[in-house]
Parts: sequence; structure tokens; C-alpha cells
Amino acid sequence: MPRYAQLVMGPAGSGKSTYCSTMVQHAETINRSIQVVNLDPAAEHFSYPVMADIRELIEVDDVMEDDSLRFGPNGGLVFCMEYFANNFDWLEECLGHVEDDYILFDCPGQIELYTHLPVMKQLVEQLQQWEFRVCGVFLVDSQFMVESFKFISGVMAALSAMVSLEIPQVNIMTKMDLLSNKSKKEIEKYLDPDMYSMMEDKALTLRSKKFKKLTEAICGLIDDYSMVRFLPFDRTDEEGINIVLQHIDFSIQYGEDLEFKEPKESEEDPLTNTNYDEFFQDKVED
Ligand SMILES: Nc1nc2c(ncn2[C@@H]2O[C@H](COP(=O)(O)OP(=O)(O)O)[C@@H](O)[C@H]2O)c(=O)[nH]1
Ligand SMILES: [Mg+2]
Repeated sequence: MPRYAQLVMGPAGSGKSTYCSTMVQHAETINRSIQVVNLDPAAEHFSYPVMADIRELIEVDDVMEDDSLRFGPNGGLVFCMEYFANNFDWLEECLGHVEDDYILFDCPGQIELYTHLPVMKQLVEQLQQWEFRVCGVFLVDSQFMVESFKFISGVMAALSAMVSLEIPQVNIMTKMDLLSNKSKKEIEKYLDPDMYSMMEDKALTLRSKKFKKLTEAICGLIDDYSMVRFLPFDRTDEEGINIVLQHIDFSIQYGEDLEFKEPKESEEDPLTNTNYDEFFQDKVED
């Protein structure tokens, strides 16, 4: 029997730990068991019960205070994650050998972990060897995505994780509950983006011709390959949380031995054909 994992990624403050605790609570309400492993050695607070906590293995503060290492916060984190990668047997011991379990890994936010350091890829490979089916869940804060140039950089961050990890990935826009109805309408175009029309956005007035050309090329590439979509995540909306979970379950075929379930709102590929109208309809009516 396979085991299931979500690697919860995204910049610092994007809502990873909150996402994990929301999912754990949601799982309880639908009679499922989801557990969380904290993989952020610099984590200060989170409100979920942990199955394992990397801080028991190594803590950033200890690394920074070590006179022979003298690392700053970023170097300290990289050191911790490399140490972790050399000690996966610690994780194996914590996880045990439970079949059919479902675990969220609350990852650190440093972008270099997903762009050019090998540790996250090594973790994915290790989990796969332990028979986990792994889905990447990349979170971005909706507060920062209401303008097109910020959106493009969010897309690039999500994309670099997707390309470097080579696993199915679901991208999520968090903190939707903080948006006004007007911003919600505004952000709708970013969930299922038409990158070409984004180029025409007035906010994206680029003075440099070369830079404009580069941005056009990036937008074109993303659009042509339909590479990035976002699902809205509102922690106060139980039905919306369920839709997100269904998409992720679908991508790792969770429960396929039990019964085959397609994500509720999509008719074809869950990642390319999402109908958000219903979601926004609810919000506007609220
Ligand atoms: N209103 C609201 N706040 C959120 C949500 N998700 C996260 N936050 C807040 O954003 C901050 C950072 O969240 P956290 O989960 O710690 O982010 P992390 O660094 O990615 O783990 C905290 O103050 C959270 O309370 C959300 O969905 N709605
Ligand atoms: Mg966190």
C-alpha cells in the first residue's frame, strides 16, 4: 500500500503552517487522519500537533550560536537542511512504517531550497523510496498577487519548485479571506491567468525594451504550456478547503483503492480546467 505526502512550500509568511493546521482540522471533520511533520528548523510557532519536528534533530539558533560555524540566519538554515539530508534515518524512525498514512511536510520558506539546493529533491527521492506518493503544494500570499508584475514573480517561484522537484504540484493562493470583494473579483484573473493579456496590464509599463521582451517571452512560455494555475484557499471556507484537498488527492491518487473520485468542480484535468465561478459567486453574495 502506498503512503501519501504533501510537501507544503512557499515563501516565509505565505501561510504554510496555517495551511497545515487548517488541513489537520478539516481532516478531523471528515473523519480522516492527516499528520504533520515540521521541517522548518527556524519555526517559532505553529498550532498543529507534530508527528516529527526537525528542531529535535537540529535548530537554527544552535547553529548560529556555534562559534566554529558563525552562520547568519540564512546560512544557518542551509546548514540545518544539509544536516537533515545527511540524516534521513532520523526521519524514517519518526515516520515509522504505517501503510496508507497521509503526511504534510511543513517546509522552510527560503527560495534557494527550491531553486538550486539539492536538499528538497533529495527529500522527495527519499520519500519515494519509502513508497510515498508526493505532491508539491506551493503557497503564495494573495495579498501580494493583486498586481501583474508581482504575480509574474510568484508564478516564477512556483514554477522553479515545480521544475526542480519533478512531482505533481498544486499551487494555492492563500489568505483569500483577507481580500475585499473588489480585490476578489480582481484576483480572479490571476487564478487561471491569461499571461498574454497580463502583458498588456497598465501596471506593467516597462521602460526597458529588453526587459519588456524578456517578460513577454516568460509570459508566452507560461501561457503556451499552461504551466501554472492557482487554487484559492480561504481557511474559513470548509467547502473550498475540501476542493483543494480533492485536487491534491487526485494528483497522488489517494484513495484509489477505496473508490475513484474526481475533483468536484472539474470535468477534465483538475489542474487545467478549474471552474472558479462558483467560488466567487459565493463570495460576492456573502
Ligand atoms: N487571515 C488569514 N491569515 C493567515 C492565513 N494564513 C496565514 N495567515 C497569517 O499569516 C501569518 C503567517 O502565517 P504562517 O502560517 O506562519 O506562514 P509560514 O511562514 O508560511 O508558515 C500568520 O500571522 C497567520 O496567522 C489565512 O488564510 N488567513
Ligand atoms: Mg511556518
